[in-house]
Amino acid sequence: MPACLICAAPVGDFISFGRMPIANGFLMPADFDREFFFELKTGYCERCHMVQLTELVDPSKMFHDHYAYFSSISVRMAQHFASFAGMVRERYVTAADPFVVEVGSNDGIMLQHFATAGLRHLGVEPSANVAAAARASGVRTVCRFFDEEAGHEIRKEYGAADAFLGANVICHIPDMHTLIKGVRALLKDDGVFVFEEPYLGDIVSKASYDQIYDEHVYYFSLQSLTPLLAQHEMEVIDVLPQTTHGGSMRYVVAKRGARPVADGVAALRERERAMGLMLPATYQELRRRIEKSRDDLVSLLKELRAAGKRVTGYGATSKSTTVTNYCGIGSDLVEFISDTTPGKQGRYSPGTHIPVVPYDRFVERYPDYAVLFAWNHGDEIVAKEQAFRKAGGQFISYVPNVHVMA
Ligand code: DWN
Ligand code: SAH
Repeated sequence: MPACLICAAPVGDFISFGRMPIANGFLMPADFDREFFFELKTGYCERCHMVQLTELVDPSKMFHDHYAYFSSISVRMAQHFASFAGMVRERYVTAADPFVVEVGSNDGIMLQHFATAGLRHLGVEPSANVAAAARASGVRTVCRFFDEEAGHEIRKEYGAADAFLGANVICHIPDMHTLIKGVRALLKDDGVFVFEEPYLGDIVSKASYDQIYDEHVYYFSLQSLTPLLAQHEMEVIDVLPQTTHGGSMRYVVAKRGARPVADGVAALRERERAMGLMLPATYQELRRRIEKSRDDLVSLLKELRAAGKRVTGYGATSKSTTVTNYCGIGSDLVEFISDTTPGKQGRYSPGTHIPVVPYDRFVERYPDYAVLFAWNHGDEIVAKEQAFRKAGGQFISYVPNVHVMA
């Protein structure tokens, strides 16, 4: 059995999704026969409660100079990060001449708000193409992976940080111990580490298994983060649930004893206990719900196909790579996936090789059904696709179960 990445106890898998390609590895036909695959499988550590991948992909295969995901592609996410930055400035960045660091800063979607306010800031972003986009919009960015060494080096060059931020990135970093050591080394004594990630409680309650893919090494809960942070003399001082990415949790962390702990922390601990997040049986049940979701989706798509309906995909998300490969959905069931990201268009989906086409193709000739692979942006998408619905088109979602959206 593989060893837990956090506490080294043996961890068994509760599910395997089988052979899986790189989630964001949209590719050209010339590369089909040298596509990389690994086994996507997930385990729950009964000792430290961390849900995690039990086979890892080398980060350099995922984060490089042609990373496919540009954060600013969603208008709602841009608004969300404006508000995240505002909250950090208001509550935690109150000292004179503050310094803010963000890891996984991508195209600068959040840090630009610190940059335009004239505050000292630094993005740490290993994917060179998105880092270049951030620099082009005035966000100071270094192109590297953050680790312990980076924490020491940044402190030496820029001084200690008031706030260390991350969104949808901390769960991407396999060595959490060196990460936290780096954060500790870089933060002022009363500095804060604020990060938000897809929340395990939402994944379990919605059976949103598509959050599981190579980049997401961990599926955090308060219960699993608490002992990990304690080993490094840090603690969670506040928890703020978010609706983004299908349900996320924002954790505010400080050095132990440096700041008061909000009441919400104990309340969330209780809720997690009540939800059974610390019970192995919860994950066995989750596996059964995931298998049912797969079977229901495949049956529905086959039925529609047999009835002569046209079905396309909406949003070539990383998450869709797990769904299409696990369910065995190819272009026989989903004609194409439309996406607004220029770098994904004209390529093919990882593993199942469904054509990824510009958004215009969807509008030119509406399908009968569109599988909402970007279900986490459902509000934004449904609001702007009134014409599709008026033309008789319907969205299919598989969260929290497979259904045609009303
Ligand atoms: O954690 C991660 C999150 C933040 O972003 C990364 N590991 C990778 C990535 O995950 P994802 O690809 O599942 O993220 P999204 O935000 O669900 O991707 C949405 C996709 O849908 C993008 O390719 C853009 C596209 N899209 C579209 O075509 N029309 C999105 C919207 C809102 C639209 O209206
Ligand atoms: N924060 C953005 C981007 C999330 S995608 C948002 O929420 O939209 C994850 C990002 O983390 C990618 O841009 C990737 O290049 C970056 N990343 C991955 N490993 C990292 C590491 N060790 N240090 C810093 N950034 C990392």
